Amino acid sequence: MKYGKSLIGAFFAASALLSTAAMAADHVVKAQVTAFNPIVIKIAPGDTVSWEGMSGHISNTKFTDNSGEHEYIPDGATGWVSAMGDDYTTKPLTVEGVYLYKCDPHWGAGMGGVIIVGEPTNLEAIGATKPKGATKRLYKKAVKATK
Ligand SMILES: [Cu+2]
Repeated sequence: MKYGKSLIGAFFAASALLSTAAMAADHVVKAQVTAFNPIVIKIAPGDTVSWEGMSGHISNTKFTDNSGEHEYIPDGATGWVSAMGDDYTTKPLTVEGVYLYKCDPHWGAGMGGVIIVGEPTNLEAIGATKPKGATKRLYKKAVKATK
């Protein structure tokens, strides 16, 4: 068995790569009139989220209120703003926690969604900001989904 060890090593290296690729999943959220479906999704760290049917819609983690721009995402995470009408896919969401996002053109109708990556590490922090209106409704959906 001249090649034994290196072959076994190569096999394990290849299977490790394959299992990493197989584990990361993409989750689809559909924009339907003035709502995202599903509104709340739970995913694993490293997964991605893609939006479909986004003609006339945006996915945006930046919320603006009286105190200025604010993001309801975990510390260390990076938010996003998709281009209008773009069937956007996030980068792998590696930071665990709750991510709220909204569709700006339909935010008046409450069009927003929740992504929970792994453990909802920042859920209490979001509650502590005393969210109002449609943001509060998203927060409540996040709370319900984590019970
Ligand atoms: Cu919309």
